[in-house]
Order: sequence, then structure tokens, then C-alpha cells
Amino acid sequence: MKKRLQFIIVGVLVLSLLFLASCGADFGVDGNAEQTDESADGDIPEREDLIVVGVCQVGSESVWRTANTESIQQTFTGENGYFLIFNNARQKQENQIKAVRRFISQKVDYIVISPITEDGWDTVLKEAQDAEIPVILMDRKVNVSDPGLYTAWVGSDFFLEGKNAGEWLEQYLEEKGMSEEEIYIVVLQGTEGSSAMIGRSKGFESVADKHKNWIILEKAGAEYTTAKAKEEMKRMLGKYPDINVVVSQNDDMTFGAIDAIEECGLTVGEEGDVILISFDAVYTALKLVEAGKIGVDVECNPLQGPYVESIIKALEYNWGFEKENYVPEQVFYKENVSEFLPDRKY
Ligand code: GYE
Repeated sequence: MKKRLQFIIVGVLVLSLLFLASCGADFGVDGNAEQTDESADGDIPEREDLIVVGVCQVGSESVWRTANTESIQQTFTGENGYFLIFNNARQKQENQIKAVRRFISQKVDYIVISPITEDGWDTVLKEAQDAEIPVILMDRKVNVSDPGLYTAWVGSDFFLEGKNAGEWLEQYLEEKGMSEEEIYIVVLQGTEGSSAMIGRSKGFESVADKHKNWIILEKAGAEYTTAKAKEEMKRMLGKYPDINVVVSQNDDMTFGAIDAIEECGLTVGEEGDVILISFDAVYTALKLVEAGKIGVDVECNPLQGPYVESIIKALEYNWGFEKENYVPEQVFYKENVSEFLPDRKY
């Protein structure tokens, strides 16, 4: 009898723990929900004072992306008056579309999307519009027939980033007395069809086109990841013996490129064999700029949570706001990087 009672008590305890754990998985300890594609439509707490924001993130492919996610999570807290439902689409647009539909059926107050690619958004954005849920785009853009399908956008000027990279190279070659030499370039591109890949490519090419002696040997897709970039860089080093410049469209890919170059017995940097151009400007990469391994790192600012919030506030209080909002960014090279390093938190 005593044994049976003990058994029942232990059973009840285990069940309660399981129940608590499942609540934690749905709504987290700080009152926010992490939604996965497998999870059923979650309930939104009955708290009229909280603004419910559904955020659909690209994935977790890079240091930049992690900083961007943290910026969102630090902004949309219960303390600040929000209930955040965060969805990680793991690099698949179909997951993003599913998540947006789930947000619509959950009747969230706002939808924030960082669209993986620019195309393919018309239908689901129309569904959000019909449900009268404002959509704020973050980081990347969409290519839609009617710009009225989204309320606002916050992000970077990717074309300008690419152009700044090209102009840095122009100046660098001039200073080195190499502006008339043939320069062999390879490009490591980010996710095909993403705004960052499209803008950075076009921006850099707008400068490259002015120089007949800049020869772009190949543009290789490496999905913004270190592993893929290392693989692609190795392949290209085998194919082209004279690569002078690598334009790598984010820092994570630059890390992979450096590994590949060094493993092939070559060196990077001012005195080395290969000049590196990078984008994002995360701490580890800026340290490599300081050490002279990366020639230039064009900043892409991931701290976009507060900018998205300011649009939500404007909508809440009926204040005016701009439809397109560019975040401030700069360009880092050896001469200016050291003073910014201590402030870099990601
Ligand atoms: O450069 C890269 C990330 O869209 C700006 O995506 C973003 C890019 C960023 O994964 O690191």
C-alpha cells in the first residue's frame, strides 16, 4: 500500500514536470514563444496589454544573423510590452510562408519578416493584408507587384555596400601602383536571389565595369556559410592559379576562404598573395582587419530590432513614418578599425 502511494506521488511529480517543460517550450520563461515548424498553432496569452509580434527569421547561418535575432529578442520583451512569437525558417522560403500563415491564423498584431529571397511573396502578403495585419520587412526586401502589400521595410543599402567595396579596391590598387595591372577576382556569393546577394553583386560590379583590367573569373554561390565557402574557395584555387582578390559577401564565408587559401600554402593580406574584401563587420572579422588579413570589411548593421519597434510604435500611436528605412553603416579598414573594436558586441 505504502509502495503504491509512493508510486502515485512520483508519477504525479513526473507528469507535472513534463507539463511545465512543455509550457516552457511553447512560451519560454520570459513569456515569449519560440515557434518551430512542427509545433501546432500556439495560443497567445490573454493579455490585452501586450502587443503580439510574429517574427519570421531566415535561419541561423551566420554571426550576423545571430546578432540580428538577439536584437529582435532584446527589443520585443514582455517588459517592453510585447509578446514575441519567433520562428526560425531554417533557410527555406516555404517554412517562412507557413509561419506567416500561422501568424495570420493566430491573429497576431504585427508580422515581421526577413525574407530569404526576394521573389514569391505576393500571395501570402495579400493574405496578411486581407487579415489587416501590418507586415514589416526586416533586412532583406521582396519583389512584389504592389508595394502596398507591406507596410514598411528596415534594412541596409546593399547596392551601396557593394559599391563601397569596389571603391575601396579602386583606391587600394591606386595606392599600391597597381591600377593598370590585370586583377583577377573571384566572388563568393550569398544565398541566390537574396537582396544582400543581389545588391552587393550589382554594387561591386558597378565599379568593376569601369575597369577593363579587373577580371571576374567566377561568382560562386556559398550560401553565406563558412563550410560551403571553404569548399568553393578550394575548388576555385585549384582552377585558377592567379587569384588576386576575393570578394566574399559575408564574414562567415571570408573565414572559410581564409582557411582554404592558407591550407593551399598561400597568404592573405597586404603583403600576401590574396586581397580579401568582406561584408558584415562582426568582431572576429574586424580583428582580422586590424591584423591586416582582411583588406576591407563593409559594415552591415544587424541591430535592427529598435528600428522595427519604432515603426510599430508609429503605427500604434498613429505617428508618421517612412516606408523605407536604412540603418546606419560604415566601412572598416586597417587605418580606422581599432577605435571601433572595443564597442563591437557581436
Ligand atoms: O550579410 C549575412 C546573413 O541579409 C544582410 O545575411 C543579411 C546577410 C548577412 O546571413 O551574414
